Amino acid sequence: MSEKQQQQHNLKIDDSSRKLKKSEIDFMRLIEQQNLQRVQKLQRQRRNNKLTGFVLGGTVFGIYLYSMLSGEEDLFCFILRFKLTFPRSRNMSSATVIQSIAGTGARLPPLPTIRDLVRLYKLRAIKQLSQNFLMDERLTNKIVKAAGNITDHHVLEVGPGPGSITRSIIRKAPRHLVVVEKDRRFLPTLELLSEASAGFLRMDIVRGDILQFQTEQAFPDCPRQEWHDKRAPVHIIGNLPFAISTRLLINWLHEMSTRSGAWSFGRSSLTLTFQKEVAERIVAPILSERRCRLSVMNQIWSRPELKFIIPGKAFVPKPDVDVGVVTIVPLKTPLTTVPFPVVEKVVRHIFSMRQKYCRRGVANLYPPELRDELTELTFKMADVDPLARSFQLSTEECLRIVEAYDRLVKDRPDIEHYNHRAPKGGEALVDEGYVE
Ligand SMILES: *[C@@H]1O[C@H](CO)[C@@H](O)[C@H](O)[C@H]1NC(C)=O
Ligand SMILES: CC(=O)N[C@H]1CO[C@H](CO)[C@@H](O)[C@@H]1O
Repeated sequence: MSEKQQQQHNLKIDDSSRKLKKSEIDFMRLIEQQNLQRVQKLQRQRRNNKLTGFVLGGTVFGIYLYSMLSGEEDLFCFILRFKLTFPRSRNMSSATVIQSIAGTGARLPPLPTIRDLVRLYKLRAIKQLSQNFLMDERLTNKIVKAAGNITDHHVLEVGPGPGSITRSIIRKAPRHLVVVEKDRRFLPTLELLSEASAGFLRMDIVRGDILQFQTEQAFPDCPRQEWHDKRAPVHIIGNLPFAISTRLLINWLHEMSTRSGAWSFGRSSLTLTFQKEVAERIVAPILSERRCRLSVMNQIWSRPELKFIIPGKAFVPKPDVDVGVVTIVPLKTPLTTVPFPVVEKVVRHIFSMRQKYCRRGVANLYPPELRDELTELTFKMADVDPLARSFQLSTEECLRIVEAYDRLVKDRPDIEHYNHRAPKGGEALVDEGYVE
């Protein structure tokens, strides 16, 4: 691919490409070939549209000249009326054009068929591709709708795969869409989408790992907004691979707390898929069976909402579980100003032993020789019942424990850096918080 073409497609490919098997390359060629045919068909259609417009314009002009010269103005008025009621193909706003795309289904290239995908999957063990794709347009539209108004906004899509959610996003005509995809086999299909939507929006395809992606640099034209202002016009949307979804979410919450990354633009929102059980944990209120540290961590900085459940059978390949779609909008006023790593550490300890008094987990924050004394002090300062179980604590109560700890360890780095897991012996933490 020449540099020019690459620029044209806004394609950024890193060089760490692994070696592909011959069968994989053959399959990619096949898909690419099919895609190329689709693009050519699209271009032919566009040329034909232009030609029709040109011929029509010429005819009207000819008749106009004729009517002027011959004085038969009625004829021209008739033609003019006809011309005006004829659907206009130019000078429409991009939103209108996109609507017509949605209406006809003709302008966006079709999704690769499930058969294409199944063949794609057969190339590697299914296990290795931990992602499950959604091929039902009504459901992908529903996910995008859950994100709220994205028209003329900036959208980062994570793990687009063959681009089914991408299509639903494009139809809403965002201003700038960046997709981050790790698997190069999906690039041809995504390029095709970029080509088909080139006239209406900017679409960048980034091949790489979302864990290394710098969202802050993704949208150079996006204005930065005050945190307390209305929601920022920035959205992260993704059908995430289950294996990294919670880790990504925790990373994003961290960025949200420091107002960096996607949150350097203001209060950007997340619309993500999780295994149903994880989705329920994220939104779980106090006393809920699903209440865990993921609930508390989310609810300190954001207002998470479980929008709807998608049955596992709607995905390809079908996962063992159902899937929940969650939206996460940052709070105007987060519930604490204590730094994220401190909050994370204390909340993790509070929830480390679900069936035991929360005092037990908190005690492990302190070295054995100070443990009893400092634990008692912590609960006294926090005004929280040390005999409560973790799921019986409100988010505010958890934060009072965090804040008490934060005050106690100030100027005491020996305690602050204490890690009861590091030294020999000690009680093992049952880490049930973020389990995937
Ligand atoms: C969506 O956001 C855009 C850009 O901020 C705005 O122009 C448009 O009116 C909004 N649409 C709706 C339905 O709110
Ligand atoms: C509605 C609209 O977009 N109208 C535009 C049509 O094109 C002319 C010239 O290109 C513009 O001046 C109009 O604003």
